[in-house]
Amino acid sequence: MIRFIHAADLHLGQPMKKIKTQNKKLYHSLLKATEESFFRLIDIAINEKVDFVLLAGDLYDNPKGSLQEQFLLKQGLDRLAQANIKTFMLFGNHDHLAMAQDHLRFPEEVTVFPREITTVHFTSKSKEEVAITGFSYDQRWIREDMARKFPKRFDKADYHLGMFHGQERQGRSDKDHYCPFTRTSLEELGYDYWALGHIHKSQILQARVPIVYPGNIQGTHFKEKGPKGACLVTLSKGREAEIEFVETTDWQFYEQPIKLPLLDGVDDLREVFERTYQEVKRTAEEEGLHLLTQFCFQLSLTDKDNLLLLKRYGEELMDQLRWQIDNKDNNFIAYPITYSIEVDRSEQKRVSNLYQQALLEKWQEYKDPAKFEALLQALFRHYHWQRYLKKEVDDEQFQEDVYQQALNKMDLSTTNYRQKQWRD
Ligand SMILES: [Mn+2]
Repeated sequence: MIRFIHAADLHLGQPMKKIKTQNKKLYHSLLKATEESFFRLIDIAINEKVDFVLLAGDLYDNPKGSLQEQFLLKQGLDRLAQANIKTFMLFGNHDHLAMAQDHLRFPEEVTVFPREITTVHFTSKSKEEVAITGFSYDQRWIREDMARKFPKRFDKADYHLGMFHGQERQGRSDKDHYCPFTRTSLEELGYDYWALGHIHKSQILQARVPIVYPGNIQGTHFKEKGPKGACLVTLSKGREAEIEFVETTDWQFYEQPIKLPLLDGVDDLREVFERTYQEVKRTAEEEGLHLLTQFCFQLSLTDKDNLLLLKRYGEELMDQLRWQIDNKDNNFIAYPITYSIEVDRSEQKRVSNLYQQALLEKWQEYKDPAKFEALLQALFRHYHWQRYLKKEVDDEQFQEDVYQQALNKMDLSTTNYRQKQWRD
């Protein structure tokens, strides 16, 4: 049996640029949050007495890592080495220059994968043979299919692990530049575990073998909400992998949903803000967390009065709440950062269906050749069109093409609409 910590995307040195705060104390706390999360990760590895730690890229937020960030990383790795824990790590797209730079010397227990795909072998504390294969980025973008270059599972090893910083192939040349891979190409190599990095959301890809993104260790905006941390993994021969998510940060981005009652003016709205803050504060106290909060007001389409009040006073009420906390409470356990307004989705959908239906009806209407012609009259008055198009307009195939293209355009608009919803 082997046990290890798999983390990625430490992004040491990352600023929280998108966080609105005038408060210096909060600002400095946020600067320290990533560092604290990293050291908690080290504590967990030591307390859990793991065999080794895997760090799958983007260790620094900067392309090469400032000396200060290098010191931070080294300090963590030194502590692991003192506890007799090996570290295997690589650099990703964010810190690709770290490969090319002078770097502080790491302890012997640390293996940094070079730019070439490399396999290291060692014997675990349980006297089992472990092989780990990986590589580092030496440039920001890598379009090559690196998975294809990985060696097949090393038969003599009890466990063979792959480390990979990258993203599943999207099938779009403008997106596929983070070592695009497919799940099948990883599965086919026959490894026992894939330690991935790059995607900041913690997830296990559906496959015959665990292909795991632990996510980043500290969120920096509201698209990175909720707990952040690493995976504590146990592999035993002939048994399914045990993967436990361990939280490493207590600064979390948090969304508090609010259903508004019918409000009777700005006083009522102010009370809602205050009440919501108190509610989040209770949650934060119970969980022992710092919640960087977004108030998410859920309205229905008919709720125009509340919407108007929010649009008019929301920003100022938020400022007022922050001012109060900065000056009186001076604690940041439920700090309100921003608010959002969400209109009921089922109603949105109803509107959209109606819209689509109307479009389709129009489309059907113009299938009538007389209407089609009438619509094109204005075009025919132009001599260019007469010259190039008149013959074709009478052609049935041409008409069908126009219909089809119109329909495609309509489909396109619905697709965009759906994508927008998902992004939310
Ligand atoms: Mn990253």
